[in-house]
Order: sequence, then C-alpha cells, then structure tokens
Amino acid sequence: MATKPSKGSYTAADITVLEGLDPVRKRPGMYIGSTGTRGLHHLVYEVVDNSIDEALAGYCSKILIQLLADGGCRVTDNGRGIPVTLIPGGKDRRTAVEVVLTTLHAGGKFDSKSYAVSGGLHGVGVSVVNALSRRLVVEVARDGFLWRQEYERGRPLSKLAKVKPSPKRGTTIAFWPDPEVFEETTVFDRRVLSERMQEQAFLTRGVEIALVDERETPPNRALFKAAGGLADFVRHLSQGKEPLHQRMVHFDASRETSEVEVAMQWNTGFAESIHTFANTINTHEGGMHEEGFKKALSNVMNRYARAKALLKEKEDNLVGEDIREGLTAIVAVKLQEPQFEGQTKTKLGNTEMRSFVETTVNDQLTTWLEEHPGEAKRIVAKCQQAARARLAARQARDLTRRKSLLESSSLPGKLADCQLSDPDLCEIFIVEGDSAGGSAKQARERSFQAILPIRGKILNVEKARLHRTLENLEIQALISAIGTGIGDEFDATKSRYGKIAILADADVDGAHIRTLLLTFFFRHMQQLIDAGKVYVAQPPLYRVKTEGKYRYVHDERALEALQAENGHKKMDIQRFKGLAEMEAEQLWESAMNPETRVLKQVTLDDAAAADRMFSVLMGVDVEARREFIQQNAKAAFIDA
Ligand code: 0RA
Repeated sequence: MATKPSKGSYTAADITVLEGLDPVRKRPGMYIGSTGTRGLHHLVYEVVDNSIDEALAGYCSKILIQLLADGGCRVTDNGRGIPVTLIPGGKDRRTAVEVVLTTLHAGGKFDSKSYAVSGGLHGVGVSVVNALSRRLVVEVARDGFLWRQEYERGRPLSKLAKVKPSPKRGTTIAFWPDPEVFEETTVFDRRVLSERMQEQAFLTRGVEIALVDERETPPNRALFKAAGGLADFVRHLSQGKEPLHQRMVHFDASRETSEVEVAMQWNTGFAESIHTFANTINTHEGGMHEEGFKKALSNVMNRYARAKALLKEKEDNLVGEDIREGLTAIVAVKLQEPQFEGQTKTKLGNTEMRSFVETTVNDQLTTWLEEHPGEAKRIVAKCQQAARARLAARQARDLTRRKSLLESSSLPGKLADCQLSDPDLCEIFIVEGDSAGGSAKQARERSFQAILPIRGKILNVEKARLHRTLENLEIQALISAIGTGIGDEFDATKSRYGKIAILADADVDGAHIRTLLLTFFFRHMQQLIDAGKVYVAQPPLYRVKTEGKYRYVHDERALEALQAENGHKKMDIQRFKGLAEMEAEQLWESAMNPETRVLKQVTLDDAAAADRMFSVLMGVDVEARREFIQQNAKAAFIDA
C-alpha cells in the first residue's frame, strides 16, 4: 500500500490511519483467513457480528443486510449507534466512529465494560473490513442526528459530518470489497450468507435478520427469526430425521458474566450431530464447553440407567458414543473473554467453561429425565442398542484384523498403489467403475498417483451403523487404502495420501456416487476434510477443437464463454459420455495432470449446515429429501 498521499487533502491523522491498517492490506489472509470467496464473506460476518453484539447486549432487535445492485453490501441495525463523540487522548482527536473504523482490534469494544459478551469472528473488528474495501460509508443515527463518513481503502475522505436531524438510533455500514484484494471474485453468494444468518438468528433468540438481495429484480428477500432459539435450531437440523421423543430437552443457566444454553433431541438415526458455539462463533474444533457437555451427558445417562435398573449391576457402563448415537445437540455458551485456540482458531480454551457446562448439564438433564420418564426410558433403550451394535462391530473388526494379518498385506487387491511413500507427495483417485478405473490406471503418473476403482454405488452410511458400514467391501477397501482406520481407532495422521480425490462421471449417477462418498468422509473421516485432504476431481464435459488446438471444458458456463470468445470461428465440440469412454491420454490431460486438471477442495465452512444437508439428502425421510433438492436444485453444496 502506498504511503504517499494521492490527494492534497491529506492530514497527519490520515498517516496514522494508513499505518494502522497497513498490515491488513499487506497480509489480508492473516485477518480474514483468505482472499478467496471465504474471506470475502467474512467481511459481511465481521460487520454483522458487531450488530449481533449489540443484540446480545440487549440494545438491538433488527438487522438488515442488503446485497446492493452495484456489488456492495449494506448492514443496518437498530442498536445504540457507534458513539460520535471525540475520543480523548492524542493530539489528533478523532471521533469514536473513526477510531472503530480505523483501529485494529478496536472492534466496538474500546470500552470493554459496555459489552457483557462479544463475538467478532476473529475479534478483528470492522476496521479490517474498512481496510479491505475500496469504499465504505458509515452512517450513525444517535444523539438527535444522522452522521455520515466515507472512506476509501481505510482512509477517511473527510471528517464525520452531521447530515440532518434524526430521531432514530442505529448504525449502517455499507462497503464495497476491493477487487485489488479479492482478485478472484467480489461477488457475494447469497446461499452462503443465508446459512450463516439463519444460524445467527437461532443463536440470538428473538433478533430479526433480513437478507435482501437487490441484485435481482424483484429483490429476493429472506427473513430469519427464531423465537424458540436453540430448540428451533435442533428442529432445523433434525429435519428429515425421525425423533425418538417429541418434547425437546432445552435449558439454560447463567452466572456472573457467562451463560450456557443447551437444546437436544435424540432421533432414530445413527449420526452424532453435536454443534457447539461460543458467543455465536461456531467452535468447530470443540473445546472446554464440549468436553464438559460430553462428560456430564455420559455421567447423567449412566447414573439414571443404573438408578432405574435399566442397566443391570453386572453390565458395563454405556460409553459416550453409545449415548451420542442419533443425538442432535447444540451447546452455546456466552462469555466475556473467549480464548479461541486450535488449527482454525475454533476451539474454546476457557477452562472455567468446562465445569460450568458440566454442572449445568448434570443438574438440568437429570431433572429433565426424572420429569419425563417415558422419554427417558426410550432414550436409554436406544443407547443400549447402540452399545450392542458397538460390541458386534468390535468383533467384526477383530475378525477382519486377524484376517488381514493372515493375508500379510492389508492393502486391497484392486488398489493400484503409487511408488512413493511420503504421504504429502502422494494422491489417490477413487474412481467409479472398473473400466474407468482401468483407464485411470493407464493414465496416471504411477510415482505419486494411486488408483482405487470402486464398483457401483457404495453403501449409504447415513442409514447404517458402523458395523454394517464395515461389512461393505467397497468401504473396507477404501478404509484400508487410505490407512487411517475408522471409528475409535481413526487417526488422521496415518493417511497414506496427502490428496484424496473422488473421480466420478459428470452425470446424475456420478453425482450420486460422489455424494455417497462425501457422506462417508463427512461422517467417518471428517478430520481429513478439515485437514484439506479431500478433493473432488472434475471430469470434463467437452473437448473443443479450435484452430487446430484441443481444449477441455468442465462446465456449461465455460463452454458458453468459449463460444462467445470465439464468435463466428469454427468450433468442433465433442461431448464426453463418461470417464469409461475416454482414452487414457485424455483422462490424464483433463482430470489427473496437476498442471491441467480441475480439482476442487472440499471444505466445511459450516459444519452444521453440512450436517443437515447430509442427513436430509441421504436420510430416511423421502419427502424432506425431495423438498431439499427442489429448494437447492441449482446449489452446489461444497464450497469449491
Ligand atoms: C462502541 C460503543 C458502543 C456501541 C458500538 C461501539 C457499536 C458498534 C457497532 C457496529 C455496528 N453496529 C454497532 N452498534 C454499536 C456503545 C454505545 C453506547 O454506550 O451508547
């Protein structure tokens, strides 16, 4: 970023501004994670988080997000409004508005007493949004007037101005992401924002969040409001599942400066869906609150089952995974100074939260079970079924382990492994069908690429317990080829490959197989997704010949673009029917050669949304599935 003024109206104050936000423009990734679409959407979250903070503090009930026709985003709340007074100290006195928008980490919390709790995605504040926007306009209604100030790339164009008298209160921040920073794209994806806003509404009971997409005519409007708070969230996640009990377990507790709220419900399925939050931030990696919750849950259920003689004296205790089978739960805590740790800074480190959540769940869940004996009995019975299945699975696994010892090599016969052994250098392609597998084996670079052909559709793990999953031959091959083990033995560090790529046809069947495989990875090897090791390879749809040169085209949009680019020139377009009919060289060029292929990383921006997607898409409820597919007909569900 230039340190020389480009305009004459440059003052001393602006220099500190430039210097203050300079690191943000130098290394945006450090502040918002990336400058891709994820980072772009983080800008919106960062601004909305400030309004949510106002709501948490009890001063704001409505938030409006407008995606403007000119590509900007405007967030309006009816909170107290950022203070417009001058901040004492320093020779260049500035308004609080200006400090909030130009000082790193100032967020809205320069007076930490003004908030009981606070979110802020990375706690970096709106100044980061300001630094990364080519233009930003802030408007504050408070103290009887409307105030306004405009910025360019973090630099104020003038002082905060009093525009006109206004009886209202609130803050409006409109910003236009800087294409110099977000080189890939500055176009917001409404679906991504909707998921997040839906979640925020569940987590901040009563707050009304409107998302209006003005890039369409007429504008597309969505309203998120959850009067039932976390209970609504659990119902939303359980859509398509069959509840084991109608009445929701839902309680909360608070002490001095922290709060905990829990909602939970068991269903007849097998997946464990526990999602935890701290100050409305999704703590994907768990942490102290999750530990406390799981520990108390195990204690309470075992104590109850013993007290009611549902579990006999000589029987073993139920283990955590028995109890959590088919459980959908949200644990949300609010606290003053959250410490976020872990690889992706989504693990709550505050130790005091462990005992707080544990004590709360111990007390309140025990009470709930006592007050709902019918439900409690059904839940315990379900846990016991899970325990029996777990023991059966262990036996089955011991059997396969012994068998593989006898066979001396545990790698599946149809795996064509690569020659190198350093996992970071190696990749495996999971290819649908034997004939496509054959082409891929010929096409690959055998030093670092392995091929595992799988036949037909693998088992839908969403509908099966672990031991049935393990009986499936295709899944066995998958697990032993990858090398991580599964279930309580799963160890992500043992992955034999740095990249695991799913390569299926570009048609409906291929999409189904891809979804089945992704369901497996999501439910049983999620850490590989978190570690960024799972990919979807895109086979080409067309081969196009123009002026003697061949090109592979991976989607309809790209074909249209190519046609537009070529205008009247002659194009020879060949459509591929499937991987199996491609020659090895074509397959190499278009899907496997690291230089020319299209490989999309599977990421989990929003684990709760992905969880719901998989259970609805792959679960038991056909009607829910139909509805979901209709609503999301054009939506790709992986952020790639
Ligand atoms: C600092 C202090 C106060 C509120 C805010 C910042 C504030 C910031 C944002 C950002 C978006 N919306 C916002 N709303 C409020 C407390 C003000 C007071 O005590 O009156």
